[in-house]
Amino acid sequence: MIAKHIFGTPFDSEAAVLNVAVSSGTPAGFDTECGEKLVLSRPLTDNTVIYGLGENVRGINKRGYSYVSFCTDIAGHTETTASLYAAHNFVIFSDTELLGLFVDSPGRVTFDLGFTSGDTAKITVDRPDAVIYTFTGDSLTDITTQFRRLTGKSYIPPKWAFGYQQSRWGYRNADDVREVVRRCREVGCPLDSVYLDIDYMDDLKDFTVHPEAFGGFDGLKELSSELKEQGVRLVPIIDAGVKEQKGYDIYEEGCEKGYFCKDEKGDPFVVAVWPGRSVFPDVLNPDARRWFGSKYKRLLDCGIEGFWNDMNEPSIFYTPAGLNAAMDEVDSMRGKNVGIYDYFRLLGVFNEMSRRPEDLRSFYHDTPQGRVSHIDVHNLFGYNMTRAAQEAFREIEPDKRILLFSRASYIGMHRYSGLWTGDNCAWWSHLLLNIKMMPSLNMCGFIYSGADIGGFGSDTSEDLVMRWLQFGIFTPLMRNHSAWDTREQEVYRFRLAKEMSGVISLRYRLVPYLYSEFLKAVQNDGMLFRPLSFDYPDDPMSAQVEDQLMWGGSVMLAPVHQQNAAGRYVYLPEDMLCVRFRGADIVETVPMSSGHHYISIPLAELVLFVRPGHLLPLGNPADCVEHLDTEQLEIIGYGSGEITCELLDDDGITVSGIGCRFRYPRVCRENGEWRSNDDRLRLRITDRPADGDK
Ligand code: MIG
Repeated sequence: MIAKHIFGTPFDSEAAVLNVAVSSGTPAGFDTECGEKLVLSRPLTDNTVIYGLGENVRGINKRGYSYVSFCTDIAGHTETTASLYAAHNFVIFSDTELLGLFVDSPGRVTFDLGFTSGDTAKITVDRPDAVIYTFTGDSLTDITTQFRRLTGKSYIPPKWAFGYQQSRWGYRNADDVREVVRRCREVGCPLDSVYLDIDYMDDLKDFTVHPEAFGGFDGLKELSSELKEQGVRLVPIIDAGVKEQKGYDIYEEGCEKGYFCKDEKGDPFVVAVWPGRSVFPDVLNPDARRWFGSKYKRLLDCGIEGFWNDMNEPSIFYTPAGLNAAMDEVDSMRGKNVGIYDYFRLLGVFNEMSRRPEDLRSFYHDTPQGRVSHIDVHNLFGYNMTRAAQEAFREIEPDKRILLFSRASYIGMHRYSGLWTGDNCAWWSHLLLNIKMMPSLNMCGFIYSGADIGGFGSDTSEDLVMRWLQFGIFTPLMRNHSAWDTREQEVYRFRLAKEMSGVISLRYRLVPYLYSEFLKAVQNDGMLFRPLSFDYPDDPMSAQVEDQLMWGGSVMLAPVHQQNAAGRYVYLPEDMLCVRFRGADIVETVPMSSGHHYISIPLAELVLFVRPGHLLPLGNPADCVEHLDTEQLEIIGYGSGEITCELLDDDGITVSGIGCRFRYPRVCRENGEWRSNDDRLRLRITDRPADGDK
């Protein structure tokens, strides 16, 4: 059951797609105070577990910290970081009863989940304007499914986007890109795309191509078709900030039409980001949105089929006003004896220049709901920049799927694109964070998602890349990405290049299953990654497990996320089949009984677990998704009698064809032998004693 309550006069975020009748009174399950702010509070018992909040730090159980939904450019975040790049205001309180909550309000919202006081959850909306949805139901899955029905079907990328993707802020010209492809192929590393970071642009201007480094649009077109013959696509970045420069057509057109965010006087609001002095397209204005989106066509026309939208929190390095204020502060101290407190103040002056609320308050959007100050709709910027692109794609090439994902997001954006989780670091704790974040993102509808594998900031290590790949093969977006000033981390940089390529080859073997389970998660408003407690609600131990995940219908994952660990403890909520891989090859399948186990997992190996009565189909390795043979499958299974599964597939590229191909592999034990309904299947089924025989 969904209940909807409206407070004040909220800005319509267009997060919800279902019409829910508005209830009177206040939301059941919360004490409500509505003054200058809207505050919802709720007692927590010792047993309350809190799920949700999508992209945030800390655990799957979000209890015990205070999270602030306010999209922030925050490289190198740690467990004290309250706001990451996204605002995903959905939580579930799980106790003897279940209660879901979606706070639809595009400004700042604080979720104090037993932080200030251990027995109270207190949710504060900065302005007293919000639509509050509450959900009741009889299982965690039931609640998330209702929430997802409310907010609409998730985005589905082209199938090639399930291949391995290589990126680095540092490929400076066409030859750098060619070298990535050549060296990957040399070491046997499958590859589906190479990313273009800001250096492909001319002078960091959106929708331009550097004339020398990439030979302008013509050069890009040639490079793109040359690489496509090798099964590799180019994915360029688009930044939120548009360079302020006379003669730059995008800037001039946007000024003329009034399509940039405006300051108090109605002039384009100027900020400093990568291109220098820049302005923001007013993506909350539908005309401006259409206009900005239409510019992607310049790159589509070069054969580009995928994009990533960056800096769209929107990130601001500084504004002229902020810089002046900082300079004045410095001047006021010049020549004086700078005491210790002044010294710290001086440090802060520059550090805080990029996060001045005054800046966010001083620019405006012209929306169909009137002129609004940015700070009140801050969390909608990335969402609508990305929507601009996808709406344009749907107009320009209605039946073609284009890869698109964004850094900043709000609930609702999941209908238009995926996301990546921003600037993490080459830290083991960030591998663990990646693991914990996936199910929370899935709850919020972001199924096509992933983190920068190997870590974006700081120097990575060989074992971290290896272990991160071993988890990354399960995330729909599987991209290795790093910053310009860090150790290079393409697999061919390492002594273990062959072994890493083997892990990536296993990813390709998993694509038939991954793609199918991904499509099902989207179609059923379900989750590809689930906490164990979603599948084993009656098992209290499952709710304690934070570093194992259910993956699709058949598999449980238990990734290694500690340096120098040659194995790990694994909890099995039921009997399962442990499948051990070295590279793309299965080295053993061992049935294991439910309970706690220590499992040895050397660096070059990985394990996953198949649930009883389920099948895991594996394809053959390929160098890119297009070359995958999805006909001949090896079928891993664990059970007795008969086991079947449903496999969805399609042409991988059209919208109308999504999920059109069905297959139903079935295995059956007859006269002491496993047989299948299809002779293209190679069987590797392990007997499970029927319950009575144990
Ligand atoms: O301030 O374009 O998160 O992936 O490589 C850095 C350069 C801007 C941030 C993105 C990162 C990208 C980088 N960008």
